[in-house]
Amino acid sequence: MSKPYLDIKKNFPVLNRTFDGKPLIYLDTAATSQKPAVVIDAMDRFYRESYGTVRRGVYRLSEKATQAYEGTRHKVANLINAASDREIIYTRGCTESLNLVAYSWGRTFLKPGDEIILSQIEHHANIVPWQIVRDMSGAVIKTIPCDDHGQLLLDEYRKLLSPKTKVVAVNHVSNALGTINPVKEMARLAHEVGAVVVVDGAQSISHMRVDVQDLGADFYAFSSHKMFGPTGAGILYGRYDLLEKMLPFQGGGDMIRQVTFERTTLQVPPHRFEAGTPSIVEVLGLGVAVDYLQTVGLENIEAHEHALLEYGTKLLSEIPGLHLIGTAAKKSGILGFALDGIHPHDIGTLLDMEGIAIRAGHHCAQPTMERFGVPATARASLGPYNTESDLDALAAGIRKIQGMFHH
Ligand code: C6P
Repeated sequence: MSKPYLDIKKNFPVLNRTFDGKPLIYLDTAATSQKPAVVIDAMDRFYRESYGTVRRGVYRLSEKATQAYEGTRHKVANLINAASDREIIYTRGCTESLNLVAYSWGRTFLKPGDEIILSQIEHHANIVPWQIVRDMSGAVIKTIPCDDHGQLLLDEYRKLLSPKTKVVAVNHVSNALGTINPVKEMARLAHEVGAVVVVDGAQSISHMRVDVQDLGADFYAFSSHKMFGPTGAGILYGRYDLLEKMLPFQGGGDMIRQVTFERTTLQVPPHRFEAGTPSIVEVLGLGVAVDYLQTVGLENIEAHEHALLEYGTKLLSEIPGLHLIGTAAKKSGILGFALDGIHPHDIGTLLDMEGIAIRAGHHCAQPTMERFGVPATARASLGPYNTESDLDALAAGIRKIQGMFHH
């Protein structure tokens, strides 16, 4: 295996702290990534030196803030190869981005009997908004099943597609299983029947190079906080010709051209979908995070995490009584597992005593848990700052817990 890949732990202040004298071993990047000092410092500096409202003020402070704010839009468009900055909508996070598509696109286009196709391994954020618009519109939801490795069954998907299919909404990477879904092929098939493709990119955006045009994604949603940026900001990419036809999501300041009590005329996208004072400093921080990602390099991150995934998969597979949940051939750095006779929450709590942070629970993917016949799993998830020794510590911690239970 190629070594030593990336050496960037030092860029992340919190990763240098300890708990009870033990170094923090952070294996919960799928929940939220840690922040590099460049992002923290830029936000701090901005508050101290340059903070002001955006797109409203005529004074210099506001003009500078507006430039930085719009600068992030350009950086994000570049990151995902959007055709134009106007296709980048700021939201408060991936969940809001998915709600925006479901409400705005769904309310504009869905009719009774139309079909919405989701996969069986979606996060709740890409299920519940569709159920809400289904109930508003009289549309129907169908789901693509997966095999025992957590891979979507493409033959079943093909059978579901028909001229009734209006939207296919699928994650690029499953947060519970790590499966990388064949989004490009799925989008091609969806477009053949005239459906729109919504991709939940929460778990892919900071782990691989994403090109929305090459993928054929009509919409692509993600959160800043999972890509080294702050919480409170997110992105919805949308094809401009679709955005132009869509009803607004929320009403308020900035999304209008003119308001009277009789009638309101709307702004063009992306502003039509950005009501109210936005997360100014968070968007600025996201821009710095995008710069950081580009500097480290998505290709390097992908290679680093892939090598770690292989290393970790081998280590965990060697532990008797441990069952990996999510064993797709194409996987991102997510290691979901169960241990015989030990509840995932106990695993999480006991690993914490070793300074190891993992997530235990249903990961907001209850239908996925149901598919695998478990109420919850333990999940270690990787970031580019993780190292082989983090995984050695995880494996040692798991063996120690087993010793406590099976003594
Ligand atoms: N997954 C996890 O621990 P928000 O919460 O809006 O930033 O992202 C929602 C979301 C949407 N889709 C996928 C595939 C996700 O993984 C998430 C967030 C976290 O797995 C919290 S449940």
